[in-house]
Amino acid sequence: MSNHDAFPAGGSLLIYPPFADPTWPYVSLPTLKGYLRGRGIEVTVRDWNVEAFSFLTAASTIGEWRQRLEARYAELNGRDSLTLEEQMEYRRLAKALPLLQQDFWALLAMMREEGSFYDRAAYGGARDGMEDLFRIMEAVYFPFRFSCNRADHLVAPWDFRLLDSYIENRQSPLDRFYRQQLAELAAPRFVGISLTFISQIPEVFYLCRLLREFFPGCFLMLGGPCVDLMVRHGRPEVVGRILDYVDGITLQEGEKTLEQLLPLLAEGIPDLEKLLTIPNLISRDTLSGIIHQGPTWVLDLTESAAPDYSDLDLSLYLAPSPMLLYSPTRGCYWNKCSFCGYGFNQSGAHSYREIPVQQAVADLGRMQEQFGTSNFYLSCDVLSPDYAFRLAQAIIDSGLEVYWSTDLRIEASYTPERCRLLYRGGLRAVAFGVESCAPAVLRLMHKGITPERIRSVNRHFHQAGISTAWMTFLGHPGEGFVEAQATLDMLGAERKVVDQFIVGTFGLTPGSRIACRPEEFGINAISYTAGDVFNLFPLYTQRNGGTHLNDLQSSQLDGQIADLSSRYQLDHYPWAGAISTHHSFLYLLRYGQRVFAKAWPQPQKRRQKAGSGRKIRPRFPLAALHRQEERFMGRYLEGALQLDSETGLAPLCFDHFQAALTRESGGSKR
Ligand code: B12
Ligand code: SF4
Repeated sequence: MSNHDAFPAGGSLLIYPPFADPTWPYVSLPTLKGYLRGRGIEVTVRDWNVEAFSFLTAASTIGEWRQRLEARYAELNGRDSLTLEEQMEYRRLAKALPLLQQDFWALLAMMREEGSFYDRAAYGGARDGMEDLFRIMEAVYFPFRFSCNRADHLVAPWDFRLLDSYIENRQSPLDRFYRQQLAELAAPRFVGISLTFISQIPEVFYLCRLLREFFPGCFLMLGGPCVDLMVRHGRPEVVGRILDYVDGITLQEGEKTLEQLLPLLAEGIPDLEKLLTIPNLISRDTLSGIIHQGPTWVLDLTESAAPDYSDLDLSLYLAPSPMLLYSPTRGCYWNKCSFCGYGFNQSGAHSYREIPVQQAVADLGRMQEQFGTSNFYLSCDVLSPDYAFRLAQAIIDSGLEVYWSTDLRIEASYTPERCRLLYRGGLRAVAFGVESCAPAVLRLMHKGITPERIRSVNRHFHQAGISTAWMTFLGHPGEGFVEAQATLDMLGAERKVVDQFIVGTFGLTPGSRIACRPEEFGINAISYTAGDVFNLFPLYTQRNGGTHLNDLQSSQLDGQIADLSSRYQLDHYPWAGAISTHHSFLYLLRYGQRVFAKAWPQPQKRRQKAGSGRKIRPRFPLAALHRQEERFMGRYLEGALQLDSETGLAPLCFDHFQAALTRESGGSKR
């Protein structure tokens, strides 16, 4: 279905941009639409993330890529020698060419069709095919990489220099898609884009530039958790640079911002006086260049409305049936964990709030009726146990038949009996932020839980028939080998009652307690790379080198993780086997809570030979090129991540990397 016709000239458009999970619609824009519609303000929501997948898998796109890949491969293959950068590209081209033989459109259809989706071998094949599509894109758009939650440069973080180069050289794989969409669009008065994940950064700025070109008079605005992080934690110049692309940025929640801004825009571009009064809005005075921020505002959830997904074609998502996100709470009632920078918690203004249970049940009922789905993901930081119990009871009392999944904090109140109540109220899968199973590390993290509590609460859920997932990670500052091993040992010991797990690696999150008070955690200094203007990837050093693991210890932990993993079917977002994904939920409902607790058979290989029958033998040895690239990257990163005492930054950025490539090739850049 196309909604082009439905969009009126002078209307307000909200866009969810690529690259993000295409298996279900994200909740932010439907939430805003539901709220605004309740106040008589019409906006149109478009999910260009999911629509982009149809474009990327279309025969015409693949055909165009095939031509480009073959031509470039033949060109490089005809050379006597290649620069390092060309070698890197060449290797990716050679790897991508054989992958082009697949019918990617058919793979999308397999994800949407019930028979093939629930057939593990067929599903695995379709999932691998989608990953192959990303490998092809990495060759066509070298040096950029893409997936359902990635859109980045080989090594450099996004800064404005890299963004400019990406935009000016028209390197987005979606350039043609955007231009088609914009050419068909009646001129909007307002376009708001949701920048939720880091993986959406390049396409957001790309789109903003195009929107400016197509609709110069339109008011452009960004909102969402990721842009909030960029503004709050980025370098001082960041806000001004973002405002070179857009007219406004919404920090935190956007309901009131749009409720007040959109009627003003209908009367023409509002003057500064008026803009200044709009809550959560950052804008710049066109005359003085001064940047202003409106008053802070937090939504009272009793005033919220059910998300309105009606603009979206739910059959486009890569799943055989729809599953919708709903956010019954905002904020976290605990809000103490050392590593957590979730959402807007650290701003202090974003306290824990709940939609009244009766209202939430009515919202779920309305969505079930309107969109024909019984599956929901309760998309929020956390639900309080009391809320979860009342919600489950109210669902039972209302006779609603819905199934849901969510994240819960481990709490003593989750007794066997109450877990059975949650099951009867439709809860089928839960993810716990277990993080560590070492008492000392849990204390350091301010988790407020013990290994014994984790063990018993998990069992209560599992025994009630609810699938349980443990989210753990290693490497929290202060954690040593023994503590890391305690986490893996407990995962191993509880294996029969843990249905999914992940062992991640600690990453310092901007806005977290550790980032704000590093000295409490034995951290000496936090720094950034020169290219990380948004300060999204903090680097840190620990006092006395921290608790460094030796090679033997590291390989012992790796071995333990590999052994545990081999007993499960694990995968990354957004596929079946990852925690809290739509696909995993459908498999859990269909095959039961242990479906991922054993490895699945490998999908059949469907690969064919290179090219469209016209195979050119690689002139350059691919394995040797790979080793050379790895050696270069290792050496490069070692230096590029070292702090430069003069600048206070590690030198890694796009220009620095390009210069290193040129030096490595003896100064020659073709
Ligand atoms: C639930 C959740 C998930 C769920 C569901 C996500 C999904 N379906 O895509 C699961 C568990 C699957 C998940 C996964 C991941 N998540 Co997550 N997740 C969240 C969480 C806890 C809540 C999101 C939510 O539902 N909020 C409720 C809605 C209503 O609020 P909202 O989206 O913020 O929208 C409001 C405002 O932002 C604003 N707004 C939003 N857009 C716009 C646009 C305009 C124009 C305006 C005016 C306003 C506006 O108004 C809205 C209404 O008030 C947030 C933390 C948080 N509290 O934000 C992290 C968060 C969004 N996730 C994050 C991350 C990193 C991930 C992962 C990449 C983790 C990983 N390493 O794999 C994956 C990737 C998923 C993917 N899509 O590719 C980051 C994103 C930032 C970043 N660093 O990229 C967050 C912010 C947490 C954090 N601080 O680290 N996640
Ligand atoms: S990790 Fe979870 S429980 Fe801890 S503060 Fe963050 S959202 Fe709250």
